Amino acid sequence: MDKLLLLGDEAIAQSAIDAGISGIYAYPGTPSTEILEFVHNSREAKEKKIHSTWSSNEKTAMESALGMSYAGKRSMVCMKHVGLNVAADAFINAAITGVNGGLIVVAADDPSMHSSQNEQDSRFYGKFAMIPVFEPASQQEAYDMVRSGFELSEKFGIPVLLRITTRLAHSRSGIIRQPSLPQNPIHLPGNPKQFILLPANARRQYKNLLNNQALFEDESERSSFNIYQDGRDKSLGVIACGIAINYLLEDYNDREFPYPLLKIGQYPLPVNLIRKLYNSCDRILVLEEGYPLLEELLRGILDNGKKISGRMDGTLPRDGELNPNLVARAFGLEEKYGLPVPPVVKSRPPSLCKGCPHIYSYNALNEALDKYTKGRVFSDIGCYTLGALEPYGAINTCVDMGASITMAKGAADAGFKPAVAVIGDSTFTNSGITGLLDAVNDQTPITVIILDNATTAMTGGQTSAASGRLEDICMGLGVEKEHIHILNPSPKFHDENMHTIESELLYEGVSVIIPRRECIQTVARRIRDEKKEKQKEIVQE
Ligand SMILES: Cc1ncc(C[n+]2csc(CCOP(=O)(O)OP(=O)(O)O)c2C)c(N)n1
Ligand code: SF4
Repeated sequence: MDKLLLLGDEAIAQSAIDAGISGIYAYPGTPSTEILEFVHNSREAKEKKIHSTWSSNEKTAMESALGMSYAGKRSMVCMKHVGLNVAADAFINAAITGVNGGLIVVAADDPSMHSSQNEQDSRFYGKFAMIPVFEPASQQEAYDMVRSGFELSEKFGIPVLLRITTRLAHSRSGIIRQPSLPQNPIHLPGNPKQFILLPANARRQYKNLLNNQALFEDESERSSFNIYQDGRDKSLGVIACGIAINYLLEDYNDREFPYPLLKIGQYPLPVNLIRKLYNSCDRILVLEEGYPLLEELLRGILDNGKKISGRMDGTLPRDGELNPNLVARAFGLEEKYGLPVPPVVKSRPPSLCKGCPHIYSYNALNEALDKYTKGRVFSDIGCYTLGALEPYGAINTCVDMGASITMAKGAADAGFKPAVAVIGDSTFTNSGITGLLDAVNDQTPITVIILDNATTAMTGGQTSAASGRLEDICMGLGVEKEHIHILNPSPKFHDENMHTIESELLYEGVSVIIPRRECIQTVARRIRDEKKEKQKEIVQE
């Protein structure tokens, strides 16, 4: 059997290729980005003609994957946890339509917020949509769960959610591959009304989903990813969800684990296995990465049963990732992992790269706003969010993708003038376009600065859906041509740029300013790649 050393993200991608997907859709976001990138760069995927492109946002990605499934093919859609908020409408309704070809939705959660605005737990979305959820404990399980996920998806005609977290996505381990499956042929859904969610059809589909709940639970009870292991000491029973079991195994790698243990990797929760553990032990400890989903359910509102410990009673911290030391503390064991950080090591906060075009956009904006009171710049999510830090102190908000334009609009509607929105080119296509249309429709006096660095820089330089043609899109939305300006964000154009912004701040309608210069990191990468190509050609000659 073929063995590979892969990141968790790569294991998911390889498994999807091996399981016979025909397409993968995604919008980049840490820690999920490497899944589509792996498929995109895979020779095997190219030979199999597997479709892999970045979508404009997570909702368009989800819908494209659903469309491919409608056509009978297997598809996958990947996003970071907050991306599932963007895709939520399509995601929840896909549980009602069901699927034709197998469909897996991968949501990569980021507990501890290494690279995110929050640490929401996507398992709640799975429960909300009432679909099966897989949560791997290892890279091998991630690989195997994709195969099982497609089987389950096609058996019940239901989308399946695969929830991973940062450590699993970004750590590497050996994977044993399974034999490759062929792709599905194109075939239409057996029920022609399945995807038409008119109320009469939707009610029927929803009843199907409800009727399937017991079957999904039955699958979980019998799943090889949910394992009950007995123990001699019944004073405590332990439930470990997903990756959390690894911390436990590390803490007990030199001794026997004495307590009954239930490892959970497939949801809906295996109620009978949980009841068995609860009935055999004096108290229960729940280890789960993310929110206390299971712990809260076990306690119930009245919390008058056996003692349940975990994140809610302070045995483990309420927020952030788990680790072997936190878990050791929960068992009263010595904390022995990690070394003290020597004083010579200083923490280095992130900052804009030297020469980054965003720096010169902010220098011009700051000067243009100098004569006004502070707090006028509504920003968004990307490298440019680092403009919040000193020495720039250039922005005042960062909430969710697209919120710059709409929050500036709301503030301007309240009479706050001038109000400025700062948004990156990729964020603009993700969720900024509709907000700009609202502003145009209301002739709201806002100045929108779309920072076009020709890439999605913060997540590693993926293509950006509308880079280089933003002015056409803005004109198409109704922004007046004379209030759209392209700037060169470089020191030698500082005065010119500052005056353009200054005069548009006074305009009583929507203006759009597009500072356009490529991210210096992608420029450097391109030059490196071109050099390598040239060297290759010389060697071949
Ligand atoms: C809903 C959502 N999807 C994805 C992300 C991940 N993400 C953060 S910044 C970013 C890229 C922004 O690119 P762009 O707007 O072009 O700005 P740049 O980083 O290039 O300056 C992405 C995809 C996110 N935070 N939220
Ligand atoms: S990666 Fe590019 S956009 Fe991001 S800070 Fe560096 S130069 Fe600027």
